[in-house]
Amino acid sequence: MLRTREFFKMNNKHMTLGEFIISNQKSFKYSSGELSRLINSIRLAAKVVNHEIRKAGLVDITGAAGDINVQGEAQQKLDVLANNLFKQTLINREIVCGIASEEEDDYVVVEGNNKANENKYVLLMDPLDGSSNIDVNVSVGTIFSIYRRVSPVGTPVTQEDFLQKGNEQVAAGYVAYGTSTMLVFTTGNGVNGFTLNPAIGTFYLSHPNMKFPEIGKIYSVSEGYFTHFQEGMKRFLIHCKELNKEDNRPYTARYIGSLVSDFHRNLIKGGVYIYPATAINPKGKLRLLYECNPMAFICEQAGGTASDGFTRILDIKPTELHQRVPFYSGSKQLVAKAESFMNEFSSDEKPVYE
Ligand code: P6P
Repeated sequence: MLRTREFFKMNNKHMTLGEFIISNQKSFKYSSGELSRLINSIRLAAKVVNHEIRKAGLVDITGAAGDINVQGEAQQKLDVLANNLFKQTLINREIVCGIASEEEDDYVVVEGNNKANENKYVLLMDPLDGSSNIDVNVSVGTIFSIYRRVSPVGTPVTQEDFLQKGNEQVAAGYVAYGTSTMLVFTTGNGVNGFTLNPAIGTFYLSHPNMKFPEIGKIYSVSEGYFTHFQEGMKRFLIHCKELNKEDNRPYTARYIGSLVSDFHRNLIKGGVYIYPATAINPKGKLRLLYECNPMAFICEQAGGTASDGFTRILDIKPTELHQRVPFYSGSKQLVAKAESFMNEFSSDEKPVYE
C-alpha cells in the first residue's frame, strides 16, 4: 500500500524523467528522437548499476577484478560491471555508432546490423568514477558525454568522432550514487537533476534549473600532494586558509576522492573542485574526454567556470582518447581566484596543446 501512496505523492509534485524528455525533446540540439532514446537508455543502465552498487557489500563483488585498465589502475569488479552494463544497453538499442570508455583501451565500434552505422551519436563515459571508494562504501558516479558524429553516416565510426572539442557536445551528465541516486544532465539548455525513487524505479525532477551559487566557500583539492603542486596552486591553497572576515575566509575544505560527489556538492552549495597538474601527474589526473569535458559542459550550463587553470576546458582540441588535463571547476569567483594565482605565479607552466 505504501507504494501506491508514495507513487501518488511523488507523481503529484514532480515531473518524471520520461515526461521531462518528452516535453523538452524539441529543445534538444538536432531534436531527433534518437537523443531522447539515448538518454532513456542511460536512465535504464543507471538504474541497473545503482541496483548492483547498493548490494555490493553483500555479494562480495567489490574489490579488484584482478585486471589492470589502460590507465594502469586496478579495475574494480564494479568498474567492469558498470562498463559492460552501459555498453550493452547502448549496443542493444543500436542508438550510437561508437562508444569510448575509461575502461576500454580503444573506442568500441557498434556493429549490430549496418543500421548501427546510420546512428548519429557517439557516447564517451567514465562508467564508475571514484572507484577507489567502492570498498569503503563512499559515493561513486558515472559520467557521460554525447556528440553527434562528424564522419559520414552509414560508415564505421572513426577516432575523429571522439576527438571533438568539448564545445561540440550535444549532451552531458552524471549519475551520483550517493545517499540517494541522482541523474544530472544538460542538453545545452540548463542543468536539471532527477532523483530516483527506488521503491518504484522512477526518476523525478527534484532539482530543476541547477545553478552554481556565484560565491562559494568550499574548496575540493587533494592537499596531500601540496609539496608536488605548482607555486600558483600552493598560493591559492594558502589564500583559502588565511583569516579574512570580509572574504568569508578561511574557506571550508571538502574532498572525498570522488569527482562526481565533490562536484555535485559544490554545484548545490557553491565551491571549487581542482585536480591540478602535479610533479607526479604533470598533465593532471582527470581525463579530458569523459571526465573534464562533460563536467565542464554541465558546469558552464549551471553558470560556473571550468578550465585547466588557464584555458577554457571546452575549447581544448583533444589529441588522444585517454588524454589528461588539469581541471579547475565550480563557482565563477573561486575559479577566477585560483586562475589569478596560476597566472601570477605559474604562467610559465601553462599547458600547451598540439
Ligand atoms: P586522488 C577518482 O579516481 C578520480 O578520478 C576522481 O573521481 C577523484 O576526484 C580523484 O580521481 C581522486 O584522486 O589522487 O586524490 O586519489
